Amino acid sequence: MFVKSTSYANFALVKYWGKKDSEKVIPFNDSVSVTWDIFKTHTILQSASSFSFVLNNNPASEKDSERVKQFLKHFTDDVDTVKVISQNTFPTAAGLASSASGFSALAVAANRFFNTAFDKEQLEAVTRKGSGSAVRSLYGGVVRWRNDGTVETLAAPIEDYVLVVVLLTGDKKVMPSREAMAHTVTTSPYFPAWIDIANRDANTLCTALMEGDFDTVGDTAQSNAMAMHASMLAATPPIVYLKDETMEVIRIIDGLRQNKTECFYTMDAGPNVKVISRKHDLDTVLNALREGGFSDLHVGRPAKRGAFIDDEG
Ligand code: 2P0
Repeated sequence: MFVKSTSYANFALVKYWGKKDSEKVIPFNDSVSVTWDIFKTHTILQSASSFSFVLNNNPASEKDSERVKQFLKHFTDDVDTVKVISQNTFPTAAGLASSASGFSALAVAANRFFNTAFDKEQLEAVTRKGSGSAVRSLYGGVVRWRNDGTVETLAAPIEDYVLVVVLLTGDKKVMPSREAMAHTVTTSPYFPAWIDIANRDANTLCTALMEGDFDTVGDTAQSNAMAMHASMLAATPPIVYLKDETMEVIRIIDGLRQNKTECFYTMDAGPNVKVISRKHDLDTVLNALREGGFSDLHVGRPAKRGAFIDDEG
């Protein structure tokens, strides 16, 4: 027996950073993301004589295998007869949301494979235990994950939005997000301010998205990303994900905005930059990035759906 699923990465415009309940994975602040049609995870669950986890064609590390095994225990008492095969179409653990696409793909596959038939709320509650941001990849388009744990999709007019991921490095991140978040919560004096900023930004951003106010979407997303990084920079010791090249890309985008090209940047738990603009400005953005010496560019569009079952038998 097997089940195949696919899911996509989502990138937040208002970030999730910090858990008020680590066991249930309830965030301190609302986050708002867009699920994009690039950077996918394909997952297969199949019957086997013992548990194994194959990640990107290689046996996964003991730590990753244990994390997946513990996750599957939310679906079944018998995790010892399943093989998990997971393939990312992008660098794993480089701040490109591989845990979001990975755990959402695994959650929908496991729900079918083990016949748990969890409803929306149950599946969300389990998925976020795998990875908080994965709950947003259960859905396409704009998704808001609230600080009470609930999730909603927004029918915002983003059909002409385009994403350019400026890949600076596919290296593993300096510190896993889960650890970095906890470290920020406990040691950063800016963390209380972050919670207020992010909850406010989520309201501003959702209104701007719904009204098609691209300028406010950009302003809010940029300051929110910077506020998250500021909270980490003030931790002891500081967490520094951004690199010199990150700042170079930011300068290019700032230059474009000053010249009336509508685009904005955001960064997650890594140095890579995600630039968002709209179809009519895409070539201008790509050309400026290439002229600035950045050639590893990946273009995506909003995904119409989130995690789904591909095939089973
Ligand atoms: C986000 N990130 O909103 C933020 C921005 C990274 C920076 O959610 O501990 O892997 O598994 O719940 O979901 C990455 O954190 O953390 C993340 P856990 P997760 O996309």
